[in-house]
Amino acid sequence: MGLFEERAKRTEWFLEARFGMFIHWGLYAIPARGEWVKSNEKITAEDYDSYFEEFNPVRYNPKEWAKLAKEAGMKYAVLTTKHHDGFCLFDSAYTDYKSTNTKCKRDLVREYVEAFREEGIKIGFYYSLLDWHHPDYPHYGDRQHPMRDEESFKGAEHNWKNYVEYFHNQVRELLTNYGKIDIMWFDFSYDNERLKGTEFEHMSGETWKAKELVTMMRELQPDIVIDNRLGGDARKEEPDLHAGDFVSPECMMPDGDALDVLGRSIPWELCLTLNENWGYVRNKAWEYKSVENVIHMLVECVSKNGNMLINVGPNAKGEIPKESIGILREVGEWMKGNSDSIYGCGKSELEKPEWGRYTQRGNMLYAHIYDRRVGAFRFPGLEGKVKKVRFLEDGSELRLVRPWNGEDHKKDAFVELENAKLYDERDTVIE
Ligand code: JFZ
Repeated sequence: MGLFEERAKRTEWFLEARFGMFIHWGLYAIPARGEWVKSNEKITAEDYDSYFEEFNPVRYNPKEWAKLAKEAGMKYAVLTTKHHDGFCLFDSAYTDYKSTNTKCKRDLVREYVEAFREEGIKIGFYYSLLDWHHPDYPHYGDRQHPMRDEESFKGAEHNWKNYVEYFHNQVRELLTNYGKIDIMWFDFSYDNERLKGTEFEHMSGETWKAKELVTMMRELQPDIVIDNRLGGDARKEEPDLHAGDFVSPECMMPDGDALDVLGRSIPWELCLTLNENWGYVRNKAWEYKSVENVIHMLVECVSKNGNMLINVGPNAKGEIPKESIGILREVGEWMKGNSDSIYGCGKSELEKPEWGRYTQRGNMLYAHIYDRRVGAFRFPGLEGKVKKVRFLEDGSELRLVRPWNGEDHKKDAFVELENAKLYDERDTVIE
């Protein structure tokens, strides 16, 4: 079996799942100005240490998080086991900079894994390749920002081998000590334009010793699904070993399906925030995305063969913001009736309709209706091709009709869909 086929096999469940929960949590929940706060505000190591001293999430109850994810219809979750600040939410033997050494003394990752597994949700680990805490990671002068102050960096000494060994060891721990892990989400590779000629010019691929790393990971967890941020080319006929199993399209909704050089679909996942922040920020309610917006984006991803990983940023006490809870519960309410149009679905062979979107599974077609119509609803090109039509939500039948003015639309199917009683304001799904 080639790497393309192996990837397809490994990602079967992932493509079926379609919808996941991203969790950005760490010391940065205390300043509550986002997970980049140390770098953005050039906070010194000493000052940032105060958060390590304070950290004590007394209301951390991952069972509640897992229940919320389940309620929202999410099938997998990805937690930041270590973000760029280097703080580990797990009990690593290779550092003291970890949650078990804070006031709470808990292995936060272990509790997360147990709680989510209990709810039948697949387990993902986010792991930052950048590390603003490790002395051998090139932070360039201010010792925080990986892309700043290159001049002052040039004189600094970094035992790169040491860092690579450190993070490989931590990945081994994560994939050894917590049972079956379903996703590994590395973040991220980049080029240092102005560090040409140094070993830090390309923070990507072999700089991470990515092939060796992935080989080890596949030995420990043969079925693990890995993202594409170690570098490597996922679009080749035979994708690179370290190119990962899915692509994450730059936090931006792509125009269409992700395709390889031969035009074959590549698994992809859009990750996005509910409130423009990954780490906890005390946002105003109006800064959050609407429920309708979240549903439409999920449907859009699926209609382009993609997944959606939506983020929550728990606060310093360990709670997911109530605004996020509210949105996800409502999304879950919609999912309850309509998830058949999401799970295991993908792009339709039909063109995007003018009034909304299609998703499809086999020969089952789902029409996601966003716009209203007066009178019968027209489905372009479907005359004679539809056996049955019903609302997905409650299974109630809709009738195919031929309206008096149907003459202009001989190839189209018409469905009787009266205006007032029928529409779901967010997305009415017709099966
Ligand atoms: C990274 C992190 O820096 C950020 O804090 C967050 O964890 C996010 C999910 O991932 O941010 C990125 C990384 C890469 C791109 C965009 C944001 N990208 O490739 O466009």
